[in-house]
Amino acid sequence: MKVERSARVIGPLLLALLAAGHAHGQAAIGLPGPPLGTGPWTFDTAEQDRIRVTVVTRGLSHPWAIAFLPEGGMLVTERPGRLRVVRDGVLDPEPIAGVPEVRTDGNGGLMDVAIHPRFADNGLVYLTYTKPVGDGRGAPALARGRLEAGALTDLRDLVVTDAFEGNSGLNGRVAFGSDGKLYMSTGGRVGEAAQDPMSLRGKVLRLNDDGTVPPDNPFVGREGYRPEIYTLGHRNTLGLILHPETGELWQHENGPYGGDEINILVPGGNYGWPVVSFGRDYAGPRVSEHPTREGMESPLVVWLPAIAAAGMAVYTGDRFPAWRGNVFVGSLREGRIPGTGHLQRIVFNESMEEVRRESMLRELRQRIREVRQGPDGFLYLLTDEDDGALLRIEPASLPSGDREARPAASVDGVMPRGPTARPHPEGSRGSHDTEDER
Ligand SMILES: [Ca+2]
Repeated sequence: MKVERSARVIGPLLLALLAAGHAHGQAAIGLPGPPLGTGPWTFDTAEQDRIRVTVVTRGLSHPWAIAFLPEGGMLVTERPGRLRVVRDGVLDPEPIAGVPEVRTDGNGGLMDVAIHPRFADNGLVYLTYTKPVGDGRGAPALARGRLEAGALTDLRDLVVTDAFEGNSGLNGRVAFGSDGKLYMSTGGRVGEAAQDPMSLRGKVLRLNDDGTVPPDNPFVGREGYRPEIYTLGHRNTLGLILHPETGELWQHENGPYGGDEINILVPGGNYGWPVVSFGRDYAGPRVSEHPTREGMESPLVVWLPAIAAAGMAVYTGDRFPAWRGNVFVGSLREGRIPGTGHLQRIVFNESMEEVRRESMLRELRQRIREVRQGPDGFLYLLTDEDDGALLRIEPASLPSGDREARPAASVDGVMPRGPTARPHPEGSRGSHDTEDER
């Protein structure tokens, strides 16, 4: 009776609320997203002197990922299915030929790019993408080709995962570990697939560089498990990197409304989705009563609300001494509000416990899809927009004549920099050595 009565009261209330929502419309949600100006922009930051953000190049359609080339320049993927080259700050108008055909519905398309550790010798390039597999469905896949004279040759699929109806969880990242193995993430926002040991979805896979399964994978020989699986229980992984200082694999994944998380991957680890999460479902209820569970790995970092984390880098360069060891994560939007994308900087102590977070570049209102440290020690970002841009973060004190992409040596020749060459005003706080003093 009681239930019936509340249903009678709540029902009309819910309808009224829904009607109000419709009356205002989805357009009322979000900040106006002005197009990115020409820049450059300078910003104050909490621990590093003023920084300057410059547009390196633009006219990229929903760029997704960056891979720096040993001979200079970089590869940039565009989600609609193009692989581009940027050299000396100039976008080659001709895309690289020979990329796989992609399915672009939802968030699918061409996604990550990684080069082989011995790329200079073998020219091998790895791409994650959404493969059209018939019946209108798409499957996260990994392909490998050889980059020769502006084209990919010998292209073949190393992994094609399971396809589901709809557009959920089509993402995939790819990275090489310190063991020389290939790690590929697969979107897991598809029912219970992330916990299904016979499904390749919602996993991080560990492979040899030719796509075969290493015999020392954690589930090799175990009945009912796919031998490619390295870790399981992942929702949508949009960040997967080799931590340059610890040699660990760091991963981040998007929760629903809240519950984005950074994880350090251990072989055979179960990271919980969809059994446990700190987040809430889009409609409001918690995903799980308890956010952790015995036998499942707990995240290192959690976001509530979600920031739609995308891209990740650990800063190790000389350009921003106060940022060494900090982790940078892009945000597509925060709290499900469009126009709130930005960049986050996370500081850890020696025990790899989080101690500070700063959000940056909010003023630009761009969806930040990718963040990487360049060989020149600057940070490079991609904005996930129709007219997407490649941005570079550099110290604002960099002489203006040296703002264009140049070998680091020539910049250093003009103005010596680094922790010893350049005094840091206002109490030089920052990296791990001085945190205890604060
Ligand atoms: Ca988790």
